Amino acid sequence: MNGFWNSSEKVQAKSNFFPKLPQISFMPKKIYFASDFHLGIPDHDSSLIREKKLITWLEMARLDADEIYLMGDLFDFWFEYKTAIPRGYARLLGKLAEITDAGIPIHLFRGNHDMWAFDYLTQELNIQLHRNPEFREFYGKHFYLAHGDGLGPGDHGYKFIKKVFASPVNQWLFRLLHPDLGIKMALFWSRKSRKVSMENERRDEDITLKLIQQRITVHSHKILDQHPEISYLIYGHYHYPLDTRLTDNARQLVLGDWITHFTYAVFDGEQLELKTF
Ligand SMILES: [Mn+2]
Repeated sequence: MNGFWNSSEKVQAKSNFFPKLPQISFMPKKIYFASDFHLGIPDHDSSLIREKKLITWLEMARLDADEIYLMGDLFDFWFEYKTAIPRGYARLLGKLAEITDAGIPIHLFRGNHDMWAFDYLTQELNIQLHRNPEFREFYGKHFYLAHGDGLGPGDHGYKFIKKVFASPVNQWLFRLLHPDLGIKMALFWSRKSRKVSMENERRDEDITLKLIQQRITVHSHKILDQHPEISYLIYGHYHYPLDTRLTDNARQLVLGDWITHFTYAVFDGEQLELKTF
């Protein structure tokens, strides 16, 4: 009897021990983050090159991804009419659908350029769409995720414009325009604002760093005051990859973009790394 119990205990101990090994070494266990692809600019052909590069990255990420987070401004301009969407991006849309069909969740934060994503991407591609910053927990670590536009102090002009664009009445009015006209106007506007900010970047990298510090870092500290459990705060929007330690426990990552930097972040449960693709 004694012998029986002893051997059973051994088996028990073994079966508790062994299943953990394959989970650590073979199970997909990574969360991927990337932002600001601005597909559509500067023209169809150069955008297509970036779109294909993004697809190659998605194919790599899906091999060991638990979830993929696209942190905003996937498209330089996106608007959903009741019965139509902007033309283009066929390869990307297909790839996103293929990955979510395979059971890997894809999240998209609405950026300032694709704030008019409504239910098409959710319905057709099963993408999880986020309008607001999100608090998440991955493998026991706490994250704060946001596109980053309109966060932090100042920037009142933009915050006002965002309200105008977010108004259902204005969206309804815009929807009344013929898409050929509406999208043409929107692209003109978006290219103009992009050109201005690209010129700013070229003129002085310090301006971007200063803006991140004045807006995003201030915002992050405010979030950390209320949520000291957070270890990582991840943003897009500024098109400048930047990894900053804010406190003993917390790091802030600005993801960069897929126009000039081709950067992304990956979290494997232990390390959060900012990488270049
Ligand atoms: Mn943005």
